[in-house]
Amino acid sequence: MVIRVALSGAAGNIGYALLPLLASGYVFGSNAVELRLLEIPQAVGSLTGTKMELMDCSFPCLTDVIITTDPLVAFNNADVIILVGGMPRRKGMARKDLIQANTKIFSSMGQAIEEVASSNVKVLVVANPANTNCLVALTEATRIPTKNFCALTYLDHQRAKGQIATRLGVSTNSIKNVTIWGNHSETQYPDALSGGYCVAKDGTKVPLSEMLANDIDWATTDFIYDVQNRGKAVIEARGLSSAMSAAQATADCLRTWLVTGTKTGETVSMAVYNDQGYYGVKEGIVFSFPCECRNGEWFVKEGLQLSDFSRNKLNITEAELVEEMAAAHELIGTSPVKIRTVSMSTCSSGSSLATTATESDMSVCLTSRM
Ligand code: NAX
Repeated sequence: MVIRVALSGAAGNIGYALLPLLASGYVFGSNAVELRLLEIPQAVGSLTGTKMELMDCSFPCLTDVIITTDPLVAFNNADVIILVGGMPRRKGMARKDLIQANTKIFSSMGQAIEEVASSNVKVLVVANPANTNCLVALTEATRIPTKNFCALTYLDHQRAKGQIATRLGVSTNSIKNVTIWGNHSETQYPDALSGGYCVAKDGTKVPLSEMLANDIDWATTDFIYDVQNRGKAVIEARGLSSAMSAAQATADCLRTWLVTGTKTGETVSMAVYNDQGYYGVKEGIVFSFPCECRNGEWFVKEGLQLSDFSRNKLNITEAELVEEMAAAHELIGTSPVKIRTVSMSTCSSGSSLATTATESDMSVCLTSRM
C-alpha cells in the first residue's frame, strides 16, 4: 500500500524543510510514500533540483516523486494533501486583497480535490490566510467530508508551549493542553489558563492557572502578544519567515491527526470547520479549537470553562474570521458562502487513512471500509 501525498508550494521555504519529514518516515512510519509536488511553472526548475536531492537521500519508503503544475495530476486519488502554496502578502497589500487573491487559488484547489482526490483524502492547509483558505477549499469540495480538512495552528500551539515553558523554567514537553483559539493571525487567542497544565517530575498535573497565579498579568498580556507576533519576531531576527518550525509543526499535526492520535486526556490546537457552534462560536467558519485525535479523526474537546476575558478574546478572532468569510464570499458567491452543514463521517466508505498503532509502534494503514 502506497500513501499518495500531494504538496503544493513544494519549492518554497516550508516545502523544502517539510519534504524530508514526509519522505523519511517521520510522519507515515514505514509505509511507502509517493510524493506529488505541485508548483507554479516558474518554480519547476528549482523543484527538479529538490527531486534530485530526494533521490540522493535514498529514503527507503519513498517510491516516487512526481513534479507537476496541474492540481488534477497532483491530487489524483491523493490520500493526503498539504496546501502550502499561495499568494504571499506583498508590502502595502491590504488583508482583503490577500484574501481575494488566495480565494481564487483555493477555490481552484477545492475544485480539483472535488474532482479527483480519494473520497477519504485528508487536507491540511498551511498557506495564509490559512483558516479562510481552508474554508474556501472545503466549500468547493462538497464530496469530501468537512471533517477531512483542517488548517494549521499547531505551530502557534507549539510557540505558546515554548513561551510558557521558558517563563516557568520547565521543559516544553511538560506543558500540555494550552489552546490556540480562532484565526491563525494576530487576533488568535493563545490561552494558557482555561485547560493548560504542567506535568511535574513526579507525574502530577498542575494547572497552569495555579502555576501562573502570581504572574497573571504576563499570562493575559505579554504572553498573548508574543505568541500572536512570534512569526514577525522570527522574520525580524532571521530576515526570513518561519520555515523549519512551520514544517515541523505541519509534520507533527499530520502525524498526530492521522497516525498516532493524541494521548489520553491531551489536546492539540487545530483549526477545523465549526459545524456544531462549538463554544458558542459562529457556525460555518474554520476556527482553531482544542482537539483530541483518534482513529484518523479530530474531535473538538468541549466543556472548558471560559472566563469573560477569554470569551471576549474569542469574539475578537471570530469577528475577523467572519469578515474574512465575507471577503471570500464576494468572490465565490452564494450567501454567506455555501455553508457546509453536514460533517460526514470520515469512515463511511472507500479506503481511509486510519490509525492502527500507538506512538511507539507508529504505522498508518489504508483500510477498506465498505
Ligand atoms: P514561499 O514563498 O517560500 O513558498 C510558497 C511556494 O508556493 C512558492 O514556491 C510558490 O511558487 C508556490 N505557489 C504559489 N502559488 C501557488 C499555486 N497556486 N500552486 C502551487 N504552488 C504555488 O513561502 P513559505 O515560507 O514556504 O510559506 C508558505 C505559506 O505558509 C505562506 O502562505 C505563509 O504565510 C504560510 N505560513 C503559515 C503558517 C501557519 O502556521 N499556518 C506559518 C508559516 C507560514 O507563515
